[in-house]
Amino acid sequence: MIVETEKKLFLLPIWHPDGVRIPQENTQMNPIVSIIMGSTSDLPVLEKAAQFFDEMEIPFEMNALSAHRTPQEVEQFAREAKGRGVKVIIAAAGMAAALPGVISANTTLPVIGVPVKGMLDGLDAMLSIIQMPPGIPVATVGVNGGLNAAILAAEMLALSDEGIAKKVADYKENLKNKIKKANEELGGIQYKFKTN
Ligand code: RP5
Repeated sequence: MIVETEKKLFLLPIWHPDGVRIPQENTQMNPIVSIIMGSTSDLPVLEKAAQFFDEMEIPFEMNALSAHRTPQEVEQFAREAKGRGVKVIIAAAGMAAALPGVISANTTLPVIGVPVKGMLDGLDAMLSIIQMPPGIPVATVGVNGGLNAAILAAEMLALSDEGIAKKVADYKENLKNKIKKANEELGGIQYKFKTN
């Protein structure tokens, strides 16, 4: 459902995987990451990003805005984001995905673009987001790469926040452990000509 308030336009309700509804506005925290999606149909791609920020305890907001359907609101959002304390913007869109580029054109904050797979296996969105003209950069992750966008955002924030830097380092260390374990499991698989 789309809601309008004085403070925030187009605020989306967020549902945690365990079914608990997170309050729409948490007045205790100011978001330092803003996740914008072109449509609620993009939400599944951003869920991993939201879960990652929860895990890292990084305050974030999620809103739906569209470069084509609500162009004025996109411009207003991008112009005001820095003044509200937002440090990184993640913008996800599918098809002719103008959203990340239009946001980048209206802010000096770093913008991470997430191409969403819709038509043409997401190639349309990927090329729309990645092929920005000189001067208007968008750091583009892979198709449906919501999690990578969140990790990249956390790495940007970690440059000036030791607490986040420690959490991101721990997260990456755990990835190593996952592959070490996978390698041990592979060691247990036998083939006649397998030598290890
Ligand atoms: C894009 O068009 C959105 O980002 C979405 O990926 C796609 C389809 O939007 P809906 O028709 O599902 O609202 O602008």
